[in-house]
Amino acid sequence: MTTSRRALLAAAALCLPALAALAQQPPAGIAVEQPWMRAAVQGGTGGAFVTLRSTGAQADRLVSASSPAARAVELHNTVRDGDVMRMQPVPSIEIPAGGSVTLQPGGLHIMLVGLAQAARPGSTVPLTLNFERSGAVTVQLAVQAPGARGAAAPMHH
Ligand SMILES: [Cu+2]
Repeated sequence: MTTSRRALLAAAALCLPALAALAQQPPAGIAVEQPWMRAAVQGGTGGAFVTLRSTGAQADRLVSASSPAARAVELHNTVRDGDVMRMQPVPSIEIPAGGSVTLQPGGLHIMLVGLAQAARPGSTVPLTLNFERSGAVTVQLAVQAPGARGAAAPMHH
């Protein structure tokens, strides 16, 4: 065996642990289910709701969201302050590996602030969700009536 070939093999052996570590990193993945939002007036603010389901073997985190239909999009939680329910910005929303998180009225939600147009029931509004590991996922929010409590699709239990 020549010296150069031996050096090459040594280098390849050094690379193996790094490759093995990469292979051991299980992939992340998020399915976004039942995206909907409440109707809102032009210039107004609308709450958006989705179920985030982990399809990978690693936890992930929703870190931000954006929409061409809104001036800003924020991640919020709803907290009880005495007799009053208040909304509070949260930096991120964690999705456990193999688990799911449902954003819903009265809990975690996404807030579209400063709508360019009124969000009318029956229409859709695009929303892009940015995940720490899984990257960007764009969904169409189905606009429901202002007081809607859930997605319009009937749920069978
Ligand atoms: Cu809010």
